[in-house]
Amino acid sequence: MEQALATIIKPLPAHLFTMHGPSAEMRWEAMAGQGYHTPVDRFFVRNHTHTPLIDAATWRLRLHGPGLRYPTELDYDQIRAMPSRTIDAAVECAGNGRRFYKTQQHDAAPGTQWRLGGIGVGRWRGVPLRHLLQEAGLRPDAVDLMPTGLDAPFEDYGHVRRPLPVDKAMDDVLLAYEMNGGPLPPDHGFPLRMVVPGWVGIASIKWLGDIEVATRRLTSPWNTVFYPDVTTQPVKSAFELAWNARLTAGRSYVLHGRSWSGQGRIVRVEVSFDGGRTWHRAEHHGRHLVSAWLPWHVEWAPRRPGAYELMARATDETGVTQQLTRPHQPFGYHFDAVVRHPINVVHG
Ligand SMILES: Nc1nc2c(c(=O)[nH]1)N[C@H]1C(S)=C(S)[C@@H](COP(=O)(O)O)O[C@H]1N2
Ligand SMILES: [Mo]
Repeated sequence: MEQALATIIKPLPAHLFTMHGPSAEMRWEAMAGQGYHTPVDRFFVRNHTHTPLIDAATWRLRLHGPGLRYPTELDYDQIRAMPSRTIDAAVECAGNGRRFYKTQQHDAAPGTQWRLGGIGVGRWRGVPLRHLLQEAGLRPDAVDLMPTGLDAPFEDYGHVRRPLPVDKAMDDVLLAYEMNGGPLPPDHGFPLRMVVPGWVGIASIKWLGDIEVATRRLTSPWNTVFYPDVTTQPVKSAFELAWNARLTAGRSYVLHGRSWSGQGRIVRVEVSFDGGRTWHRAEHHGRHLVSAWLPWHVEWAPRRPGAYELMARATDETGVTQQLTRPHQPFGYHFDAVVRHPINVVHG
């Protein structure tokens, strides 16, 4: 049913991606001039092993466990025939921004040294997990689900799987078979993936083959050894600029960026060009979606050549504002402090 290929199947040109071992990070300058969604050709990929090639004709999704009255097996056509929903949601790795623990706080954390490109916003179409669970006779005493991927086992830990509480599963989780209007690409979970809005990327299990529904709390290596105690993603901001981008003194620029939070809408974005001494409100209009991001822009005419650090800080509707530093986190997850983005202003 599945066949091992290269780690990632889609092309990974150097102008769109930075590679970290098997993980492909989006370059933020690749979002410049793009629309709301991250096109598939530049959407980051995080695989524990490699992208499996799954045949939709023989693929099945198994739903089983003591939390269901009617355990069931569904094929691809049956899932596509169910009532569907379309949502715009970010998938973001818990470790996105990990590098800045080291570079900004002298608090290096092991793991993939992402800058801020371990995120993408997709338009996902699929079946609400709530619908499948109701059809399968979800019992009132169900507590946790265990969605499992069909990719190769990771080291000695078995298949990638992570418990998901029933409350979240019944709220806004989607089982997606389309991404940005096309079939889900192999690297992003074909034929079916979970999309768990606002939560760490590991919750959004790709190449879904099996969901167990239990009447007790479940554990797996992916909520104990890796990613313990992380669910909702914090507030972050990024400029759609290359690292060490070059600007010219005396010219006027409109700098674009995006801010996001797993906790709710972004209500304010401010930008500093002088290391945080003064802050300027960024403009934003258009879509303002929970679980995705808010595009913004700000004008700047650098007068003097030299090295600068651009800073952006956002506030979400829960009142949380990005701070200048972030407390230690042993795994390097959830770096939500303001990132200092270096640029060079050259003579005109
Ligand atoms: N089956 C499976 N699901 C998985 C993974 C994986 O390796 N195997 N990686 C997870 C992690 S850590 C992240 S951040 C997201 C990445 O999704 P993407 O590759 O579509 O961007 O998928 C998650 N789902
Ligand atoms: Mo991740």
